[in-house]
Amino acid sequence: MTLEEIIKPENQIYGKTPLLTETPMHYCPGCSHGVVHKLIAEVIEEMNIADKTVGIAPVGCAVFAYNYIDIDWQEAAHGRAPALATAVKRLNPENCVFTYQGDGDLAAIGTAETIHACNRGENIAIFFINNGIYGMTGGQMAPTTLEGMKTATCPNGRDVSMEGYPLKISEMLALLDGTCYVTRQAVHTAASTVRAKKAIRKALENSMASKGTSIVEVVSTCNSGWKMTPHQANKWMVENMFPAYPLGDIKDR
Ligand SMILES: Cc1ncc(C[n+]2csc(CCOP(=O)(O)OP(=O)(O)O)c2C)c(N)n1
Ligand code: SF4
Repeated sequence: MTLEEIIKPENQIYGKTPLLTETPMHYCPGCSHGVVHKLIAEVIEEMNIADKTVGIAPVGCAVFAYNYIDIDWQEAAHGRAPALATAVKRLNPENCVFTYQGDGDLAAIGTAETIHACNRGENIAIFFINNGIYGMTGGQMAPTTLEGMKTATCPNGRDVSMEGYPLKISEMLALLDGTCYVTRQAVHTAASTVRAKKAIRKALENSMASKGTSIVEVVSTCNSGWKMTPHQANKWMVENMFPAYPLGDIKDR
């Protein structure tokens, strides 16, 4: 059998969803952002809601999210994605609306926006990429930086007596009556990626059904900011991030 005979559409067991554009992603090799983008695109495609889904792109490494998934997007100022998503969903209640935010965007600069949107129970999905660091701007300490973790602005490790404790924002948001679904996932193995995809789907379905605010936190790597290879970063995440940010559903009502 020739190579040409083998490489035929009917023999393919995996293909790129057409909703992912041909634009080459700018993310560092090994970064979780690209994997989560792929999952979101696949879910929108499978739900057949591309023409009624609006994404809100963040400030941070994912600032160019709108270049990679072929749906309507709005770009928000730093931390303001939940406020913009509120407006988009209220004006177009039939739409599926989601924000895509890093921990610097969501849990630092946008803390108040996040809490109030969740407390109001806005019918949006929030995808929260928690890599414990400000990736784009050089790897500074974020609220989610672990105790003792070294970053550009705490080279000796986070000292909780000075900077406080890592912020478990998903647990906090689960306490609010407006949230209907809060879950913490990861995309470092095939099995975890399948679970993360299911969570993304549930969050988008909740937005369509106007059930309240859904949060899907994805505990992620930033191998460049952490100064590790992709393999080392995944291992470090399992050993250090997961004990502080345990995976699984926190709230589902
Ligand atoms: C109001 C405002 N403050 C600060 C910045 C600078 N800034 C741009 S991206 C970024 C870090 C974003 O980090 P995070 O949200 O964790 O995303 P990551 O890059 O890790 O994916 C910062 C501080 C900005 N653009 N606007
Ligand atoms: S700096 Fe970190 S978060 Fe940004 S693209 Fe690179 S690995 Fe991803």
